[in-house]
Amino acid sequence: MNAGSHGSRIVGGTEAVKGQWGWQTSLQYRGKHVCGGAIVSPRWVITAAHCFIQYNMKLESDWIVVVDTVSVSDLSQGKRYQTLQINSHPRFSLDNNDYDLCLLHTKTEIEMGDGVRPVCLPRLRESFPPGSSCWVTGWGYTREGGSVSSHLRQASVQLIDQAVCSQPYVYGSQLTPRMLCAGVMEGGVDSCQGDSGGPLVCRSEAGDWRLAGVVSWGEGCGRVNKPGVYSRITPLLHWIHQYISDENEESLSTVTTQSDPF
Ligand code: 4AZ
Repeated sequence: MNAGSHGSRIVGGTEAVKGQWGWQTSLQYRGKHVCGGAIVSPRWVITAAHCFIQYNMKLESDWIVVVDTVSVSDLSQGKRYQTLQINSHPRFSLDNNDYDLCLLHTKTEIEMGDGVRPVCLPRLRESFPPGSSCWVTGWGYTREGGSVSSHLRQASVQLIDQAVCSQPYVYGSQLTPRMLCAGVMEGGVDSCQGDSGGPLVCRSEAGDWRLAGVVSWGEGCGRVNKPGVYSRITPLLHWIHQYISDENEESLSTVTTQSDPF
């Protein structure tokens, strides 16, 4: 499919099967899908800070987390959880979307099961090599200026080298070390509005899906030389682990004593 045709979705993707991306959540503000998110533990969902800060939608009681569904229009589907706390990264900047990450704490535990499971966080030194094929999922616009999709969609995107994405004809100095570009330089396959906060996952050598990024921004959707920009997870793992502990805690604390490059 080329960049000019709009027959397919997320932008240039396909419909996802229920349970395939078990960590995918729909974050709904006053009952309406606004952003995506990913379950990282029974009480934590990772998403983008701009979802809450951009339009000043910071009141916890206005937000619910919907899991276990591919449909955001069929209210009989999925399970809903109330939000206890919205923790946006303290260094998030509305000016350039740097540190566009948020951890949402649910009031009760998200019940794990068949189609509902957390995504793995990467290791501190995990590298996501340019050229890797990864997947982005969401209910966002199926084309620039379009409308949200009622069915969850998926697209395979390639990780783009930081140096390439920092070229003046791509994003130049707008790109920070907390950002990761993924898509296709030829255009046509991308995330879009409404996918924000949702997961970009890559399959590890061990075979599990690791969260490489969170949908953050981009110039339009599916444009040539304007790939999607994602919040990078690895530079922000220390911040994430302040809230979520895991089995890697020991190895993490040995690294915490070293200087933090960010
Ligand atoms: C947005 O407005 C948005 N093409 C999300 C992703 C992309 C562009 C815009 C990436 O939320």
